[in-house]
Amino acid sequence: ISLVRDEILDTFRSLGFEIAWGPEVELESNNFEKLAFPPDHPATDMQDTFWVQVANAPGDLRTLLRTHTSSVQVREMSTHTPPLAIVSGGAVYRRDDDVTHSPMFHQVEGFYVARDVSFAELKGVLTAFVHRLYGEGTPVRFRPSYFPFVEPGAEADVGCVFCSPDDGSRAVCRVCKGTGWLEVLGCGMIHPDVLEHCGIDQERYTGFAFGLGVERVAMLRYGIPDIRVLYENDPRFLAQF
Ligand code: 2NL
Repeated sequence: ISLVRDEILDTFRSLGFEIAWGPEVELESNNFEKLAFPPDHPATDMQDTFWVQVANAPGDLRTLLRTHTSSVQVREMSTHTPPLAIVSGGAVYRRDDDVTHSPMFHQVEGFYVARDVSFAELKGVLTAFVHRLYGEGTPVRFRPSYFPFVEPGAEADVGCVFCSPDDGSRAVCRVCKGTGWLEVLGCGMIHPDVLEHCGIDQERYTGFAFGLGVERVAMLRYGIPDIRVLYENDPRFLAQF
């Protein structure tokens, strides 16, 4: 997980992004409110979020285990003036635990805010990132999708690296389920309300943001079929790296 996290962060550094870090125990405002989640959004529910009590914290400041690394972008936007190109990565926590979900997993997220940043730049930068990470010839496509803190939002897919349309392997491919495409990241133009909540003038600046799951990249990169082996620390697994 650390190897793949650093490889993703280094790839963004090679594209001009700076790396930032933030705390895993976070304020509710940095995790939800400034990102324009309504107070009653299902993600804020006891079922989805680990709320934590911090000793001697003021009673009106609620704290939680961050549910995404977007809270780091919120901190950076709230304390710096654009132009900003920042990426961050680390552990995030959700109350989810079954065969495909772990209560702790890892994300890398980043953003670029400046004058006149357009969706064309989002596509250009993220296509360059995918090509550096998965190989220059990898097909990439963007599909419309919904995330509460961006408008418009999209998901990027890469051509399936496990099968081919030529030899019959595509029809039976379990990884892409026969579609020929693998979802690799979420992205979009940062909602103007989010910029305002972080003290950035939405009339002057625009920007894009993106996020991806580190476990998913590791599983695709090393052909790991089960997410749980990443956390078990079995020496027979670790010795392969
Ligand atoms: C996903 C989707 C995404 C973002 C993350 C973001 C952060 C700020 C403002 C706006 Cl501060 N957006 N992050 C935007 C779109 C998608 O990630 O699937 N992540 C694993």
